[in-house]
Amino acid sequence: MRIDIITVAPELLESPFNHSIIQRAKDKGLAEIHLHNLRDYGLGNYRQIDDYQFGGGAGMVLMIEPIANCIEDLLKERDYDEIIYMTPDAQTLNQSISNTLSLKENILILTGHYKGVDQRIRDKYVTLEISIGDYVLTGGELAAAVVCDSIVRLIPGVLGDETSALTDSFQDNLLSPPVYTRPADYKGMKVPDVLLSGNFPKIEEWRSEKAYERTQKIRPDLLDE
Ligand code: 6GU
Repeated sequence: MRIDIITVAPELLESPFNHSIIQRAKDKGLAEIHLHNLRDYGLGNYRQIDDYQFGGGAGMVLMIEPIANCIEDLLKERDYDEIIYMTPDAQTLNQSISNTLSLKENILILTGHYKGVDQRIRDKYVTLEISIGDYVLTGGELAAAVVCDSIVRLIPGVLGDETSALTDSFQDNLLSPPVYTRPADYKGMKVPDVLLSGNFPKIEEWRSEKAYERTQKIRPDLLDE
């Protein structure tokens, strides 16, 4: 998979992508991530990328020309399966979206800043708009890092333990059950006996039960879906 990201703050994305799961995917040749600085497409001597909004109001809007020129340059090199715009006024990311995106070959992500981008960019180029939750971030960069992490880890071969991505919370609309490791007794706090029993059908049953209980308590909305 190849992911191109257009951003006004590439330095915000360098560090997350040079660590963790994404670095592993890059090392294994399973994912490539390329950052493109929108400022390189800025207009005039000052490399202007934003301007006041028509109709008045606080906050700057990213201009159409720098973004369109950048996207057109990228489109000369390849087609994209999806052109994603990161914005709080969009549908919220969920596991199902990540699963679908993890199967794509080429993804372009545009991250907004300030008041967002000129609507005409969204109308002409964007095929998918994603928010990562009901709160406002300064820019879409951290949100883009979240999207990339959630999809790259699903690419076969990226995770060491092939089964672990499939048993995640949300993969089956349930939260994960509690987990424990050594010691079995920490100052009187004991690990549930069933996990030490070696009875694997029984352990699976216990885990399902706990997953259901936890979901019921913390995220009952998931059970309605
Ligand atoms: Cl994608 N961008 C910004 N700026 N804020 C957000 C977001 C995105 N998702 C949630 N909050």
